Amino acid sequence: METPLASTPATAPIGSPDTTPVPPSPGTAATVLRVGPLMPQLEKELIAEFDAPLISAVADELTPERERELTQVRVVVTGGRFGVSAALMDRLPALEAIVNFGVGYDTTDTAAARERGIALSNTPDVLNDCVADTALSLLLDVYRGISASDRYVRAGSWTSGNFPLTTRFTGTRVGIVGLGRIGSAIAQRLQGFDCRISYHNRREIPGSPFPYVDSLVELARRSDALVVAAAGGADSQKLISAEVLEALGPDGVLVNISRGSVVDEDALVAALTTGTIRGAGLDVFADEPNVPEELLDLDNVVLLPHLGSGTVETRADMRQLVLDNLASWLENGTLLTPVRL
Ligand code: 8YV
Repeated sequence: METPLASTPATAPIGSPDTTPVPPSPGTAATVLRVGPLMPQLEKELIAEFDAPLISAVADELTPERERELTQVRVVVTGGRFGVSAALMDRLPALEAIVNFGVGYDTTDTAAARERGIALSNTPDVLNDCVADTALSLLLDVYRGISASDRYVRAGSWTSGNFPLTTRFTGTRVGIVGLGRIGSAIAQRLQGFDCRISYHNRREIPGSPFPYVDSLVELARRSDALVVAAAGGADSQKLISAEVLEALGPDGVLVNISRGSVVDEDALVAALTTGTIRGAGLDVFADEPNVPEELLDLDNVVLLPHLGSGTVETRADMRQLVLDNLASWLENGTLLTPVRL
C-alpha cells in the first residue's frame, strides 16, 4: 500500500495549528496548483491535502475566478511533459517553487524561473535503474530483433521459414551521449555484456573509468551503437544530427531514452529509411505522443511510448519524492532535490 501524503513524516505537520509555517498557510485552496494531468494517485493526494486545482500547461482560457485563484499559488506541481512556461509564471505572481515529477524539466522555462527567484525540484536517481533497463532492452531488441520476430511469429510467418539471423550484441562498442546518473547506470549494465564503452559529455568526467571522446561525431564513428542519455533542453537540441548519424554508419544503432528533442528526428527518419544507420530503439519522440508516420512500418526500429521510468515501483518513488519536496518547501522553504538554476 502506498503511503498517503498526510501520513509521511515530512508532511504530517502541514496545516496543523501549532506548527504554522510561512504565510499564507499551506492547505489554503490554490496554494498548490497542478499543471498536468499528473499520475492519478498523485492527483488524488494533492486534491485531498491541498484542494489543488488543475490547469493545462497552456491554460489559455480560464474563468476570472480561476485567474484570481492563480494569484495565490505558491507551488506548482507539474510533470516533465507539461512544465511551466514563462507565460504561465506571469499569471502566478506568488509562485515560489515548481515541483517537477520526472528528472527532465526541459518543458519549464528555467531562465524565467531563475530571473524570478523561483525554485525548482525534479526526481533524480529514483528512476535510474528503470530507465537504464529500458535502454538495455532497446539495444537487445534492435540487435536481436525481439519485437520484429514477435510480429513474425504472430503473423504466422514461422511456418513458412525461419526468421533471418540477427546480430550479436555482446562485446559491441557502445558510445554513451551523456554520462550522468542514468548514463552511468546504463554503462554499469553494459559492462555485464562485455561492451567497450566510451562517452561524450560537455566536459570530461574526472576519474571516469571510460574513455572520453570530445567530439560527438568522432564518438559515433568509433561506436557500433550510440545511446542517448543527455538531458533535453536548448543546449542539446538536435545534438544527434545527420552528420552524427552518417558517422555512426550503416551497421550503427541509435538508442534514445532521454528526450526526442536531442535527436534531429527528420534526419533520423531519413537515416533509417535509406540505410545510413541500421536500426534504432526509441522511447522518446520530438512531439509525443505523435510518432513520425514513416517509422511505423519500419522493422529496424523499436518504438516505445516513453515508458522508461514507467514501473509501479519507480513511479511510486517519483511520486513520493514529489510529495516530499512539496512538503519540505511548505514547511521550511527548502527542496530535497533542487535543480541548480
Ligand atoms: C517520465 C521522464 O515519463 O523523468 C523523466 O524525465 O521522462 C519520465 O520519467 C516523465 O517525466 C513523466 O512526466
